[in-house]
Amino acid sequence: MSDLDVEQIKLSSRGLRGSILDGLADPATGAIAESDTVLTKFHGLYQQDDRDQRQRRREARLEPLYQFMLRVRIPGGDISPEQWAALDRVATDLANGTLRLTTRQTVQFHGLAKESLQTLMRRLDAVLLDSIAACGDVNRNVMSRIEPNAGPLEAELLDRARRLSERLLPATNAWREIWIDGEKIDPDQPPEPEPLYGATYLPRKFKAGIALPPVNDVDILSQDLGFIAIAEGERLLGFNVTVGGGMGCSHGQADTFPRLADVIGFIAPEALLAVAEAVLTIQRDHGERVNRKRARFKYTIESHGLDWLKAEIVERSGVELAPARPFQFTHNGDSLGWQEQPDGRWRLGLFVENGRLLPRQLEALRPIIAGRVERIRFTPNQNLVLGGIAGSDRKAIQAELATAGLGESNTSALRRHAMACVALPTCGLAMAEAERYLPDLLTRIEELAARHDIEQLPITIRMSGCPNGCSRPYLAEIGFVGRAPGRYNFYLGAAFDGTRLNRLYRDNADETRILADIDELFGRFATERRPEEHFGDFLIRAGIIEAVRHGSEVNAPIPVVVP
Ligand code: SRM
Ligand code: SF4
Repeated sequence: MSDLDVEQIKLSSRGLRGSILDGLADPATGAIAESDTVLTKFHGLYQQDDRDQRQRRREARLEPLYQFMLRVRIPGGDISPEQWAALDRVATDLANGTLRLTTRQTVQFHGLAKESLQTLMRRLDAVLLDSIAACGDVNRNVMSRIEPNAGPLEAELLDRARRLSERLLPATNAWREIWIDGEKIDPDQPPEPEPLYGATYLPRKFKAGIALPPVNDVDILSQDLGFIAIAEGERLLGFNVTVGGGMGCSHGQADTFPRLADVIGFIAPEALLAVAEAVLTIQRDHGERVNRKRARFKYTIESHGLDWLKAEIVERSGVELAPARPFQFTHNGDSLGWQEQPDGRWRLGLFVENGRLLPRQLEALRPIIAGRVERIRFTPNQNLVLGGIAGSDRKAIQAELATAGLGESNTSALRRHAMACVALPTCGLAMAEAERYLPDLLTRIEELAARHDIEQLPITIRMSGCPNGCSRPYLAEIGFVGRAPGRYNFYLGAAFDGTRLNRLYRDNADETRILADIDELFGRFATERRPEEHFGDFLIRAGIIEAVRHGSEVNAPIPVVVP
């Protein structure tokens, strides 16, 4: 399917309806029409097939084992115990038994059959959840900082994230019609207007988030549009606006690259929605529509320049951009473990390896969340926060979780700061393993860290199965990006706080090569590091890798390493 076909499918979809309902009713195949697979993304739904089964099915002359992945829309990753119970039931009854926490504070279900999709959506709807715009060429799930000692400011930011998500939703009622009511609208009637998006929606996906320094858990500089909250105590003064972040690129295509967002100015709190609408419509009107590989907002900025963009924002929103206010980040990971809340109750930041909650872990969480937890938050690093826990419940909860292998008591600092994307067997774009492989590779890296006596030093390690960068690997101090089975591009030198991209250090490396390099680098880090110095900063100071000034340098030919 060409990139222009995608534009045509959106245009003629009658508000993202296409022939999805007909495809759901067709018992002859587990799939839906190819053109509808473009549209279902806007409903949070991906058609996939089990890649582990491909060869066997081909030999047996069967169609691929089609199945679906559904991503829920959960702004700021905040849900109630009742909503958790509904997600748990869907994972257990309709999906493959697991719940997959994502890098954008929401969850995915894998292994869904076509026949179960309407039931699933109705269960979401019954607890006031939906999957509208969780994928597709629209604004995706809006991220918002998880604050361990949550107070009114954090609640205000969460509320703003929710309002931003609502404001940037498409206007079409297609999701409700197809999945909840199962009703066909008259094909001769024109679809409802889309005042914000227009008939072809955005040229490409669009992502937004809100950060609250000093924590950069949302990796704000990776978002197309970001708002860095500037506060005095619990009082919100406004936001620094960031534009043009993004991770995706393609191997061997130098005109595609990860990009760090630019900070373009400061706005008052009440200007957030107007600025967001302005930015979104600028991308709608000026984004690339012929080549989807160059269609993200970051390339619109590269083509037109920041001065042009700022002038457009001011003109469309009527909001003046004041000079950006100073801010500082300390880290882009999550705060795990027990934290006391301002109200005297407790919250637990729970490490979930690569975000995958297994059946026995869901089972262990069930009685805890049903009776002893007030709110649940999904974090930007695929972890879980359980909030509003009475102090008297802490000990029992800890023990119950430990029996299901949940909790970070035996987990190294390296592992707690690591994440991998889904990759095989469900992701159709994966070139190498990620989620299924990183835990083993980490065991070997932990051994090396122990040998050099640095195992309790936090170092961010992220792996993606392809250069799309779903685990934000170009913002990790150590990044791995799949090239082919067992082979990875190996990146080094990002900042621990998510404010500097890393750079390609070793091309197409296998495990032996990677471990030999890490052994040597850990050895030098252990002996030469300055107090409090992070690994990425050390590599740059020691001249092992050159700091990246612009995203186009991330994949530049590897410079000669100065000893
Ligand atoms: Fe992603 C495509 C999984 C966060 C960049 N991503 C995909 C698909 C849907 C594959 C596909 O198109 O067929 C993957 C589904 C795998 C599966 O089987 O579940 C997929 N992306 C994920 C998740 C689940 C990874 C995870 O392990 O958590 C994350 C879901 C986030 C969410 O809840 O909304 C996820 N993806 C990201 C991020 C990180 C972020 O947004 O903070 C990025 C990099 C940031 C960015 O967008 O630049 C990311 N995903 C991509 C891209 C590259 C986009 C580009 O600019 O080129 C693709 C491919 C595409 O869009 O064509 C992609
Ligand atoms: Fe799939 Fe690539 Fe994203 Fe990993 S980074 S989930 S392999 S698209």
